[in-house]
Amino acid sequence: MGSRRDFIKISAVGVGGLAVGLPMARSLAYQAVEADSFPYAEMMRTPTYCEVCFWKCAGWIHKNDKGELWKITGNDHDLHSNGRFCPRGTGGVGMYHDEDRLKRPLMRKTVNGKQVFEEVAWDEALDFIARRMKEIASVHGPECTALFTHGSGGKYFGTLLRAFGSPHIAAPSYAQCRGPREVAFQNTFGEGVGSPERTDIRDTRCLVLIGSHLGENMHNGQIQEMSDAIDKGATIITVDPRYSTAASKSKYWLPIKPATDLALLLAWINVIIEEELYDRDYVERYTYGFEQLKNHVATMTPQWAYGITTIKPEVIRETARAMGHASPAVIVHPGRHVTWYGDDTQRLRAVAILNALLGSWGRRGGFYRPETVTVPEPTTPEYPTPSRSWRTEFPDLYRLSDTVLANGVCDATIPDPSRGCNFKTWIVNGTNLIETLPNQENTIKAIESLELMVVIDTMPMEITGYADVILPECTYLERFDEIRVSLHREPQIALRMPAFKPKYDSKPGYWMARELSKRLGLEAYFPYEKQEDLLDWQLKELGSSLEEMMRIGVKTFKRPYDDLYFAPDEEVEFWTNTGKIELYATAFEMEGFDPLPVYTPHEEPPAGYYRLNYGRAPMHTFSRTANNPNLTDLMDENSVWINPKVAWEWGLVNDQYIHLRNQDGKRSEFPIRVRITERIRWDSVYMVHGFGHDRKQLTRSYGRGASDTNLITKVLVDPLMGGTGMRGNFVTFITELEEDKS
Ligand SMILES: Nc1nc2c(c(=O)[nH]1)N[C@H]1C(S)=C(S)[C@@H](COP(=O)(O)OP(=O)(O)OC[C@H]3O[C@@H](n4cnc5c(=O)[nH]c(N)nc54)[C@H](O)[C@@H]3O)O[C@H]1N2
Ligand SMILES: Nc1nc2c(c(=O)[nH]1)N[C@H]1C(S)=C(S)[C@@H](COP(=O)(O)OP(=O)(O)OC[C@H]3O[C@@H](n4cnc5c(=O)[nH]c(N)nc54)[C@H](O)[C@@H]3O)O[C@H]1N2
Ligand code: SF4
Ligand SMILES: [Mo]
Repeated sequence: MGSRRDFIKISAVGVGGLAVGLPMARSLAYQAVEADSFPYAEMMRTPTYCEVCFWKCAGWIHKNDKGELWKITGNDHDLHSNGRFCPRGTGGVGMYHDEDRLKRPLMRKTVNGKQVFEEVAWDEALDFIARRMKEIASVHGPECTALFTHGSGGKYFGTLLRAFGSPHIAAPSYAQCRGPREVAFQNTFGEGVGSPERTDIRDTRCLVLIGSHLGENMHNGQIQEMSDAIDKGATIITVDPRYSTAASKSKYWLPIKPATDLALLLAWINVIIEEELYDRDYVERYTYGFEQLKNHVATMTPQWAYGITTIKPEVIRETARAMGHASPAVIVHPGRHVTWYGDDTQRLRAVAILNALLGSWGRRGGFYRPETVTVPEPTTPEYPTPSRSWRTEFPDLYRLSDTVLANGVCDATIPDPSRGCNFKTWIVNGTNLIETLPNQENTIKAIESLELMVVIDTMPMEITGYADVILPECTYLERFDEIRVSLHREPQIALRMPAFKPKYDSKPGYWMARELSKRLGLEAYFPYEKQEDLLDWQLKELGSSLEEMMRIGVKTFKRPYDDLYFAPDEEVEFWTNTGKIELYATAFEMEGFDPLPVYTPHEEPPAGYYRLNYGRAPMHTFSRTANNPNLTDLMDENSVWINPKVAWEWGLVNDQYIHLRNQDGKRSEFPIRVRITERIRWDSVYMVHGFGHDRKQLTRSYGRGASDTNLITKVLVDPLMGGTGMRGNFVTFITELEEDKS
C-alpha cells in the first residue's frame, strides 16, 4: 500500500495487478468454495425495484427461454410506476451487461515504485479494510470514520458504521439536492416533503413549476400524473430561464432572469394577499404570522419584481390569480434539486408560504398526507454512543441541518489547525463524489488527507480512482436488497431479488457489510447470515413472506385512517413551535435567521461570461448511466446550449466543439459540442450533468462531452443548513481547441 504522501489518482488496473498470479488464483479458489448453484435460475420473471434512479419503481425482470436477461417492465400494482418504466428504467439491462463493470476486488499497491490497483481475493481486501479501520480508530476514535452512501444497499453499511461507533453517515441527496426544501417545509408545516414527493398532481387544477423540469427530470409517477392533470385541463405555470419540456406544456412560461426567483415568489405573495386570493378560513385556522407576512411583502409589488426578474407585472398578477382561482387544488411545486444560489432554504420558504396561503397543504390537488410501512428490525445490541459528531467541528454552522452533510464531512476531513480532529477513513458506497460534490479540488484535497478510503461501486467511476480498496458490488439485478418502503398514498412494500447469479466476482453490499462486521467483532449486529432469511422474517412480521413477495413483487396495505386530506373541520396540530403552519418561522428567528424570506441580489456574470446552468436529460441519471450500453444508444454525449444572439457574437456554429472556462480559470477537461437554440436565455448556457468522464475504463463514455462539476468551483453555501448552491458559476468560450492546452 502506497503512503498517502505519494498519493495519486491511479487510473488502471496496474500491469502488476494483471500479471500477479497469486491473488487471482486465490480469488478463483475462493469462488469455487462459495459458489453454490443459483437457486432462482428457474424463475422466468423475478421482482425488483429499479436502481437507475431514486424513484424506486417496482417491476419485473424477464428472462428469455434460454434463461438470459430479456427485459425489465413495470409492476402494474406499483404506486411509483403504475406499471410503466421510464426509458432509463428499461435501460437497466445495460447495467447488468456493461462489460466495463468492476469485476474483482482491487487494492492500491506499490509495484516497482509505482502505485497500481491489483486484483485481490475478497478475504485479502476485507481483512485489510477491517485491520486498517481498527488501527485508525484506535488512534483517532471510531467517529473519524465516515460513510457516504446513496442508493439502496447503503443501509447495511450504515448498520456497520453505527455498530463501529460512528454517527457519520452522509448522502449527497441532502446538501447537494433537496435539503433546503426539507428544512424550509419542516419549519413551515412541521414536516418535510419527502420522496416520492407528496404532491397530489393528478388532481391539481394548477401546477407551478419553478425550475422543476419535469420531463427532463423523469421521476416517473410525477410525470404520469402531470400528463393526467394536463388532460383534465390543469393550468401549468413554468418558471425557468430555459424553455424546458414542462415550459412547452405550459399555459404560462416565465423565462425568469436566473437567480431572481425569490423576488417573483414574494411578489406573488404580495398579490395573493392584496387581492385576497388566499384561503381565508385555512389561513385563520391553521397559520401563524399572517400580519407580519402581510407587512413584510407590502412593498414587494409586481412592479418591484419586474425590475429584478424581467417578468412583466401583468404576467405576475395573472399567474397569481390563476393560482388563487385554483385554490386549494394548486401546487407550487417544491422542486427537488434546489441547491442553486445559497439562499435556497429561504426561496423554498417562500414556496412553502405560498402553498400555505393557497391552502394546498393537506388538500386534494395540493399535498396529501403520505403513508408508509415500518419494517421491523431484528434485536441487536445497542449501538455504542459516539463521543464526537461532525457538529463538534462546525459548532456554529448549519444549525438547521438535521443530518450529516456530505460536504461538511468533506470539509472536516481537510486538516485545519482550528479543528480538533479530522476524518481519516471514508467508506464510499454508490456515490461518485468526484462528480457529485462541487469544487473537485476541495474533494480531492480531503481524499488526499485520508488514511483509508474504501469504494463500493458497480462501475470504475471517477471516485474509484482515488480508493485504497475497491469492492465490486453486483448490480441490482443480481441481489436482494432491503424491502422498499416509501411514502405514498397507500402503504406499500416492494421486493428486490436476484434474477441472476452475480457476474464475475462481484458481491451484494449486505454480504460485504456482514463480512466486515465479522472481522470487526460486530457480527451480533447482523444476526442473519443470509439476507433472504432476514427478509423472510421481516416480511412474515408484516403479514407476508418471501415466498409471497417473490410471486407478487409489491404488496399494498390499507391506510389505517381515512386521512389522505385534512377533513373539513379538522383541528390539525403541526409539528412546529407554535403548533401552527408558520408563515413566520419562529425557529429561524431563534437561530438568528430571517423569519420571513428576504430577497438579496446575486452576483451577475462579468462581460463575456454566461451563467452555467445544468440539469437532466430524460435518458440519463447523473453520471451513473453515461456508460450504459442501452442508454448511450439514446444519447452518448452532452452539448452546451447557447442562445443564437450569443453564438452570433462569438461566431459559433452548431456541432462545433469548444471548451468552456469559468470565472476561476478552470477549463473543461474535454471539449463540448455547441447547440444553438432560442430555448436558453442570452445570459446563460445549459448543459446536462453527468458527462465528461475522465476514466479510460469507461470505454463508451470516456471524454464524451464535458462535466459541469469540473466548472463548479464556486460554491454558495446556504448559511441555514449547509446546502451547496452550484449555480453561481460563469463560463466563457474557448474556440481554439489546439492552442489552449493549459
Ligand atoms: N455538478 C452537479 N453535481 C450534482 C448534481 C448536478 O446536477 N450537477 N446533482 C446533485 C443531485 S440532485 C444528486 S441527488 C447527487 C447524486 O449523486 P450520486 O448518487 O453520487 O450520483 P451518480 O453520479 O449517479 O453516482 C452514483 C454512483 O453509484 C454507482 N452505482 C450505481 N449502482 C450501484 C449499485 O447498485 N451499488 C453500488 N455500490 N454502486 C452503484 C455508480 O456507478 C456511481 O458511481 O448529485 C448532486 N450533485
Ligand atoms: N432523467 C433524469 N431524471 C431525474 C434525475 C436524473 O438524473 N435523470 N435525477 C433526479 C434527481 S435526484 C433530482 S434531484 C431531480 C432534479 O431535477 P429538478 O428538481 O426538476 O431540477 P433542477 O436540477 O433543480 O433544475 C433544472 C431546471 O432548473 C432551471 N433553472 C436553472 N436556473 C434557474 C433559476 O435561476 N430559476 C429557475 N426558475 N429555474 C432555473 C434549468 O433551466 C432546468 O430546467 O431530477 C430527478 N430526476
Ligand atoms: S423513474 Fe425510471 S429510472 Fe427512476 S426508478 Fe423509475 S423506472 Fe427506474
Ligand atoms: Mo437529487
